[in-house]
Amino acid sequence: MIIVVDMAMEQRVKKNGQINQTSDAADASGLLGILDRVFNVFEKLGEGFWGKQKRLKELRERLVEERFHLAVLGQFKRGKSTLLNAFLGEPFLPTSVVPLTSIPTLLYGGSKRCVRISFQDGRSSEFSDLSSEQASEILSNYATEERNPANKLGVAKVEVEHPSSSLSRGVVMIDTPGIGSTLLHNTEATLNFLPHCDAALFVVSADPPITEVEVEFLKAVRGKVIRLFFVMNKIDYLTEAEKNSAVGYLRKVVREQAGFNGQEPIFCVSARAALQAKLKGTPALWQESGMAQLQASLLDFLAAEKTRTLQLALARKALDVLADAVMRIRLQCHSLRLPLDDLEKRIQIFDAKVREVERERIIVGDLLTGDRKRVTGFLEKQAEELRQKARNHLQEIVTNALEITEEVKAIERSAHDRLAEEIPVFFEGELRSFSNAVELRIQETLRSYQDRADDLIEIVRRSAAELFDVSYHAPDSSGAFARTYEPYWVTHNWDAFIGSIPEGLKDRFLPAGIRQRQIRNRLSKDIEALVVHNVENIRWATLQNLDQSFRRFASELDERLKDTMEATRGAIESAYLRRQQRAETVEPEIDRLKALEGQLDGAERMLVKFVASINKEAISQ
Ligand SMILES: Nc1nc2c(ncn2[C@@H]2O[C@H](COP(=O)(O)OP(=O)(O)OP(=O)(O)O)[C@@H](O)[C@H]2O)c(=O)[nH]1
Ligand SMILES: [Mg+2]
Repeated sequence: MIIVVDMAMEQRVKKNGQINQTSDAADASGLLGILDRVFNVFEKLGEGFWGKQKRLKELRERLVEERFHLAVLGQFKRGKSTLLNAFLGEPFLPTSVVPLTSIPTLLYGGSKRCVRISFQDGRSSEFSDLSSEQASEILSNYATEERNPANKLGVAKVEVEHPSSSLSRGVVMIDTPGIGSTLLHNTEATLNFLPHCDAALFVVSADPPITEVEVEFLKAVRGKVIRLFFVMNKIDYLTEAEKNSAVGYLRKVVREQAGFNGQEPIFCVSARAALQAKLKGTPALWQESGMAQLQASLLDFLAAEKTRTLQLALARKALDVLADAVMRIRLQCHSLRLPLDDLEKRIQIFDAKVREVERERIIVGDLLTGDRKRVTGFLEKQAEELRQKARNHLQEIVTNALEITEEVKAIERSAHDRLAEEIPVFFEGELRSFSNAVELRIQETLRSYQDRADDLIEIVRRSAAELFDVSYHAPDSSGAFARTYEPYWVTHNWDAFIGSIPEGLKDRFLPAGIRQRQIRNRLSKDIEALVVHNVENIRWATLQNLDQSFRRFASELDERLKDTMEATRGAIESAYLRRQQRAETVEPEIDRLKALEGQLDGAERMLVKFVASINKEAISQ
């Protein structure tokens, strides 16, 4: 089953409306301040700048929305939930001596304690303004193995808002179910979640030493999470000497068996002591628990790396919006000064150019539709190849399983078991290469359109600049259409259900050859159904991505063209109308526009400085 769980996040952003308080990392570096300043100038400029204001608002929202996912991963019972509770400062997430957390739980910063449960069938329940105990109780009911065994309630995701300052840097901390217990669905839930993690704390415990299961898990995590922090928990069990040898052993294993370079810092903590420190308000104990050091490293990391790339991209986009706005003001001022008949003539020439661009836009739209069909065809071909690959692979598994034992019921059962084990592993691996291949094709296709789209916008701007003697300022940033492909946030419960094994009484009296054939036939039918169903899951999600990418591209192109028209044709038109209808207001209007242009110039200088400082910071690191 595939569930799109990103909606809840979108709603959160919408619900919060403007920038909320959790964005202080971005705030500190000043970008939000500059955007605010520009936003206010646009407000004063009035109706003609509403489009710009909207674009700026989107940039601001993205700055906040692009939250950083920091997951806590590890084998069951290593103390992941306890560690998060230490950060939160209260026993908020349920913990236990038996495998417990069963649903990934996302912790956001907020002013109150709220819990939102999203179900696999699309329903959701929200509980707001809770006490710590009430929130804990709700989490126990929905996100633990004890009260929601094998996720009988069909929970897809749990989101929590908490007022802890640890969550105040736009960071979303995530408690994940422990891997490697006998509860396979918990391992699967966490593996499904890995693609959504930006960085992770990998929690092992001092005792027992790192296990084979953890090493295998580490290998899986390595390729998916850009930054890993190793945390050795429960050091309260150890003496200093034991701790040192445990760290040495862990370092050796992660280097020799999991492919790390062995230089990664390992943070030794006692989550239990840290939680006590927070509850009692004893900073010395917090320091002693090792958490102070871990927290400081996390903060450094978040401050340095998290927002930098995003801020750079957004600052560049904001510079484009500014350049457009300044151009609009200049066009408007110039049009206000031109003799009327001259202005009318120039408007006619410009309109002819605009019509040409509009015709071209329609052609680009048609070509895009054609290419979208071609990429869809590629996707279908990939899906057919995957079906074939899956059939062959699963048939091979069955053949091998049938060779192991001769006993009629046992062989069929063991083949079923092998299939059930193999299906999540196989499809999880294939999902990535399938979706990467399609993503690559989409990107290649859209890249050529990006240039055409830039050209169209450039034609309109340049014509306006030339016709109305305004200095032309080409946009600084390329890639205005970047970020067209945003993979669906999907969780997969791979279908590994196989029809029940027939009683076998009849089979027992059949000759061995026929008996084998019958078993094979039954298994082949099962395999076909499983292949069709699971490939369909992948195909459907990828098709949604594809459709969305093309749709987003087309609508961004329209939007950018509309913006450009507004900045050019709109500016000239509004000047023309004023000249005709309110000639006496022309001079004061020019003064007003010039003053606001000066403010935008100031903001532009700040943005350029901001971009330079980020670039410098990146080079010096
Ligand atoms: N001694 C000691 N015990 C700890 C520490 N941290 C956690 N524990 C205990 O370890 C047990 C498991 O803790 P949890 O936080 O539930 O572990 P988990 O990794 O979230 O477990 P799952 O959700 O099942 O994966 C609990 O009994 C905790 O009290 C620690 O630093 N020291
Ligand atoms: Mg837990």
